[in-house]
Amino acid sequence: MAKLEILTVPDPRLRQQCQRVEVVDDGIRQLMDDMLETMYAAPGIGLAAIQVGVAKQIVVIDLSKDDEARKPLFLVNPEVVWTSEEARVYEEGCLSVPEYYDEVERPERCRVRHLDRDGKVQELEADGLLSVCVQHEIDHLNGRLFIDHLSKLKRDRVVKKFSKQAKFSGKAPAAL
Ligand code: GNR
Ligand code: NI
Repeated sequence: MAKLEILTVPDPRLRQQCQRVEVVDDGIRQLMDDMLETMYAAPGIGLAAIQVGVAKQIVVIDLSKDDEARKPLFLVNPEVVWTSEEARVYEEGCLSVPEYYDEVERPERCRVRHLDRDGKVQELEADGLLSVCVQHEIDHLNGRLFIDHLSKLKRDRVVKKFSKQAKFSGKAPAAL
């Protein structure tokens, strides 16, 4: 396994539409293992492939507590097939928007169809934190970040702060 580098805003790769995975092969499973290692080290509860620079529809999630056995979930080509009418607000964070947290409203429950680690079709019905996390990760696959759910004023403020940081650390592309 290998720990990968996590991209942060305003990296334009985080805005890409990710491609569907045709076949869940050993290469994809290796990537998912590397993503898990990266996520556990961060630490985080979910990670989308684009956060490590791979524009494929792949998500790993693990909501287990530190003192529990690990319970990784592997979602390939996840699609939301149903959401509840009721919404709820949850304070979200993102490894690609470090140390910024804010409240986002999303459907309270959702149902997601996806391929598992063996390429088998599965459906997952989620509520609570899992529902929040799954929706947050599927947003990543469509080039969306949780800050896109905030007011434009708040979003611009956050992006500006990270753009300045990137500029001074020499990480920013010349265009910024
Ligand atoms: O680790 C994470 N925690 C979190 C908390 C509330 C809502 C969503 C998340 S996902 C985040 C990891 C991440 O950035 N995944 O894309
Ligand atoms: Ni995120």
